Amino acid sequence: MVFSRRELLLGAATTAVSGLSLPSRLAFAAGRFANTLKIPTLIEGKPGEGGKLFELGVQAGMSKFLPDVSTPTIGINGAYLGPAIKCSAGDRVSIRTRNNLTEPTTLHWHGLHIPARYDGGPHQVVEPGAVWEPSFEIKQKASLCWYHSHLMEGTGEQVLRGLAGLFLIDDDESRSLNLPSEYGVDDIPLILQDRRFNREGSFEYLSTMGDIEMGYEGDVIVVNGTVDPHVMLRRQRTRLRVLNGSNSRIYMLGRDDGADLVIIGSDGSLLERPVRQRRVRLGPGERIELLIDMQPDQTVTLMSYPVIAGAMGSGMMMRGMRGNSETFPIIELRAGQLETSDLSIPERLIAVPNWNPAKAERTRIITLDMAMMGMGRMGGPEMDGPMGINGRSIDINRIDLRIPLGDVEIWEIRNTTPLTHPFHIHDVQFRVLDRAGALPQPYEHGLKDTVLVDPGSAVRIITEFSDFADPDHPYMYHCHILEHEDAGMMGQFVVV
Ligand SMILES: [Cu+2]
Repeated sequence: MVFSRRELLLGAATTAVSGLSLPSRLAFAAGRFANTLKIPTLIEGKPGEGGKLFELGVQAGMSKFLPDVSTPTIGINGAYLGPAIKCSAGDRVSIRTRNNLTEPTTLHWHGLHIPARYDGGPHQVVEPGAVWEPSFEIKQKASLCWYHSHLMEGTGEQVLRGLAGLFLIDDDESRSLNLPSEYGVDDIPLILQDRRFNREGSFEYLSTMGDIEMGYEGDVIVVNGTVDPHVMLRRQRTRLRVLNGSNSRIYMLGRDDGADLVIIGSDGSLLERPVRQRRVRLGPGERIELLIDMQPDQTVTLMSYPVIAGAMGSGMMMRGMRGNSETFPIIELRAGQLETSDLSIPERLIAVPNWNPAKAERTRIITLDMAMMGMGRMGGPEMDGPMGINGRSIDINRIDLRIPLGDVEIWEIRNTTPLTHPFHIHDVQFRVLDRAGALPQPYEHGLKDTVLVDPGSAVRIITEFSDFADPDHPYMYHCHILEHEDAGMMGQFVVV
């Protein structure tokens, strides 16, 4: 049985909790790790008139995930996902983006601090056959950012089919640290995704009532487009740059041997100092950078573990509460003979920009709302759609916030729903001040653009809206569960 998005949205408002789909069972977590991890092609641009020119073509294709069947997909310069764009702070870049699909699309540069008219959100639609060429300077810290479709009401489906890629930013500060940085050798990206498949091989999407309410979760884990992957590590030390590129799944990463993860980076920067922790929670849109040291012939499996839920209820609610309740392997890291690496870790990595809360111009209250699960919106007026922010679903013709250029602001993001939401703000990188009044996790102390907000809880972030004022072109802020974003949990701001 397949529901249309409209049927799902209509049904959603009246569906009781008991009608939701059960947590997905991971059908293909086979754990044999039979396939070699694919590494996205790295592109560094060609010298052009005003800087580096990158050429991207969005195209349709067929991909092989499962034995015996093929899957219709879309990608950038390939059938599924896109190349990793590499540049340095201070670079001027132009990205010539041609849409070779028969449907409109957009490419949003997630995490980039650039003018709103080049942001690639729902206002920068690239029609079939058209070319869009945003051009901007890289004005931010070394980090793993990414790009993906941001089509109005079509983001979830286009990202699911493959419209996403990595955007790697380097700077002098990060280069001076001697971190592993040979792409594909000791600096390896991992794009974590999950998918469900129909029998004939196509992706299954929006086929249960829960797909929109809870967010879409697949039963097959796919890393860089590879099912059941392993990667051969060649050096003693490897840097893993992990993007949660899933539509809605929250991972709780850990090593199967119980050793600590060494975390050196968050969404928009390296951390001030390395953090050692057994588990790291990573929501959709979030990134972390890890260091993994291996012994010759060692094997380590990067796993996802159950997210420990709060006091509330059943296993089904646990998935909704704070992430999934499953244990499953993501990728096997294999070592043979190993070349030597510099195994020291600087105690101090970088200085992370920060803002003084006492100097903030204002605190804005941002409330995430769902009028569903038979509960209605809690503690507020009736909403104009199934999901929204501050009681309103996205209206592409309405500006929700006008922010003075140069404002330092605190945003208090409140979650009145029974689910955890990853909240993302375009244009800026922020610091997380606190979560439910307590300090955020140590690995959240870098710059971030996406943060998990738990049910019945609030997260406060602080940031500065600098450099780019434009009253006519808005930036978006939204839940990065793509089904929630498509269902209206999104707003727009202009910097003036
Ligand atoms: Cu959400």
